[in-house]
Amino acid sequence: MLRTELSWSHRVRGAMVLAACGDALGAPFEGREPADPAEIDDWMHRSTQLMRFTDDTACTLVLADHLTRRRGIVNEDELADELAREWTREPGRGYGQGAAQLFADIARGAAWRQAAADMFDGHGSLGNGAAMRVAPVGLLPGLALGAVAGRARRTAMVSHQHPQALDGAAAQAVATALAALSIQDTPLDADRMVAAICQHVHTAEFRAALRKLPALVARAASGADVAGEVGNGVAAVQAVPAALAAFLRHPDDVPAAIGFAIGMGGDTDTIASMTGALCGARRAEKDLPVMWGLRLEGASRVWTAASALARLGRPGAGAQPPG
Ligand code: AR6
Ligand code: MG
Repeated sequence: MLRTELSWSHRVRGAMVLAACGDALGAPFEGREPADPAEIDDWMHRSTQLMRFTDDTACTLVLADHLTRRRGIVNEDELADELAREWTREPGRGYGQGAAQLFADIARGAAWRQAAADMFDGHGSLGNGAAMRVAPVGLLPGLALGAVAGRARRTAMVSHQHPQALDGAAAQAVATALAALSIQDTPLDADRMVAAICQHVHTAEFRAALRKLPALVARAASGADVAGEVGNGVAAVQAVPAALAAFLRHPDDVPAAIGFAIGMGGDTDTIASMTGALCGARRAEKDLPVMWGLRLEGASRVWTAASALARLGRPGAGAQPPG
């Protein structure tokens, strides 16, 4: 029991901290053409500069604290207020335009359900903003995958009501849970993992994007290849499969997976953050490069939030760790 407890909390902390590192490492390359690999390598492995996190980590911390305080239960009204308050506190973290407007409206008293439904001419946002913050849901103890997906959708609804964005949150949360349950150094079966995630997405577009991944992994596709096949943009239907591809290409090599994610170009901070969550859930905190831990802005805040979330899984704390 003790071994399980230790490895579970190490995985929770690994996922949270590496998600923040992926965000901060990817941020300088966001929106640019795929950068020179040497430039990415220098920034990842030789720089001593501060790694500043963006809205991905800010929102992930909000969700982690929400779940910790409420022992894993989602309260949409409170979550919407907490996200809006975080945006009000630090609006300059690089939020998407729609998200920034939504949180401003909620902060002024608008009802989240209607405000989120009205976005983008009533289609709702299809951005990756709900998926980018969802890792803590995949790190809740003792949930079946269907419950992980359902809870992820509830956290997404407060800001991202487009069916593809809801699928993105469900897929990324289920992928995080599967990574946390996977056995390290035992080859990860990409086909099985993708098939399991597909069971929890509802749109044909999302399923089609996910189904491209096993073949890409089997032929050791390059970042450019993956970006060409599934895209690398802010849409959840692109960024979530791209992040999963980076993880599946290098499931036991954290720097390689995050470097792969950044090398795809496009929405590099969010793709690398989601890849980081998956890598950390599988490899745990021991695989965090020491320098990243030292360079990460707000590192102690991330560790503290992650440790509190991990304690939900402590035997006797009301829930059992899975696996
Ligand atoms: N129709 C057309 N374009 C859309 C739609 C839609 N239904 N939904 C979203 N977009 P947003 P996010 C486009 O603003 O998902 C930050 O850099 C539109 O251009 O809801 O929280 C984060 O770090 C919109 O501005 O924000 C993430 O990397 C954009 O998608 C990323 O932005 C993002 O949707 C996602 O943030
Ligand atoms: Mg960002």
